[in-house]
Amino acid sequence: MAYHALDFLSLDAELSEDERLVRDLARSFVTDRVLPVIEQHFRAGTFPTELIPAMGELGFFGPNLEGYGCAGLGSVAYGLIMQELERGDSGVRSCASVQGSLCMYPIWRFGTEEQKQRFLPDMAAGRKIGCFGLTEPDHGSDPGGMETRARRIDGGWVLNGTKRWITNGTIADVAIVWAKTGEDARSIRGFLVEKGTPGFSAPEIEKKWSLRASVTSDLIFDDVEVPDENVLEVEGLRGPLSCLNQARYGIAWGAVGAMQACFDEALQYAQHRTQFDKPIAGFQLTQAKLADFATEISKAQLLALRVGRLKERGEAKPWHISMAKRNNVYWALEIARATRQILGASGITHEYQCGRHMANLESVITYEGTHEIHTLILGKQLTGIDAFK
Ligand code: TGC
Ligand code: FAD
Repeated sequence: MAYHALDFLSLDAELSEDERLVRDLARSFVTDRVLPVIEQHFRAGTFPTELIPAMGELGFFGPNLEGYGCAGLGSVAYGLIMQELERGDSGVRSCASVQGSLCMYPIWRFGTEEQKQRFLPDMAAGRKIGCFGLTEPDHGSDPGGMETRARRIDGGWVLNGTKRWITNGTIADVAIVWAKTGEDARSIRGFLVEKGTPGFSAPEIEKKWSLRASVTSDLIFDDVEVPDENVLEVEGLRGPLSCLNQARYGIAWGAVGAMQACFDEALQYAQHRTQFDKPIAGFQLTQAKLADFATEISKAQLLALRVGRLKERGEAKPWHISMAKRNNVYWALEIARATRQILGASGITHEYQCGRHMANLESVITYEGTHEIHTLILGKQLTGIDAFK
């Protein structure tokens, strides 16, 4: 059945013609290229790598960056692309988030001119894939405690340590790796580790039941030599956290796409499924769920759009982004679960999307800062008191 995106508050009118064109391009790509193959990939536990060249050609990698083969779009247009990709699958949006916001962005922002020329045009076109290694087996929410170390040698650095849960890891041509050059978090630096560097391996993590259409890996560094020309010009946690601001913002929009996919499925199912001689959409309890969905989707759209416009003016703060990521992913997960409820037993099969979105969103609510971490970022901003420790 044709997809119908909910626009209860006529927010389309708040978008420019160019933004609508970009959104519609991404929407068609998802309908024509992602949806026909995604269920099969999800079941097989494989990422649809065959989509990467098309995503590059359409400008979905680093679309909000200027120059070096990037489209130079605004933050809202970027968000709308993430929204549509996640309507397809969180794994497809993840690939684009990691490539654009977590890998191309730090090279664009903290890289030398030579690094930008060497990596960005190929990454924008999808000829090179990147991954972002911050999390470690013993340090997730607390990246400042990382144990991966970089030791100085003549002309470069030697990396030792392990990163875990790294999206795109096994398929990446370049890994942006964050490591301490001393004991303190202020000594953290970013290193560009290229595939094939001796001592570097990236085995895939198997047996996931969430984000199955996405590659998730360990990154292992055993005396890996990285030359000075592959080091980013930034020090401290500020480096990786400023990349996370970009990606978390995109996830706030992506969650709207997952909600839209579930709402559309729930509404169509409820209108066609008959029990007690009438469509289940005609029961008050079903209507209450749909009314909640429409309200939460509209609020999530408003939040994403407002933060996007603030970002375009250079006024979005990390806590604005935390509010949008935290709220929108939370409600996307609630809506996916309630859609499954509306679909009854049918909701547990792969014939419908809600189960896949529900499983995926369990990762999305954990990565890029867990729901609890974003709660504490908001709490700190509101009270001035740091409750992390
Ligand atoms: P704290 O002492 O607060 O700050 C240390 C330094 O960082 C600066 N800073 C930021 N800079 C830019 N943007 C932000 N959002 C920033 N937040 C903090 C801060 O100003 C300070 O700078 P300086 O110059 O004074 O040293 O740091 P903390 O150690 O107390 O930790 C704060 C906390 C807990 C909020 C942070 O570490 C955090 O966000 N933890 C969550 C970790 C996380 O999100 N990991 C994500 C890994 S990547 C991923 O999940 C990819 S998923 C795949 C996909 O996207 O699809
Ligand atoms: P922990 O930090 O151990 O947290 C466990 C629980 O404790 C959580 O509920 C958390 O909210 C809670 N908690 C922790 N600290 C506090 C506190 N102070 N107060 C209250 N509660 C607290 N990382 C990367 O670097 N790059 C990637 O590309 C990447 N991709 C990912 C892909 C997938 C599919 C997944 C699942 C994760 C990915 N991650 C990636 C890792 C992700 O960022 C971490 O899982 C996340 O930051 C949480 O860390 P953790 O899993 O170690 O949980």
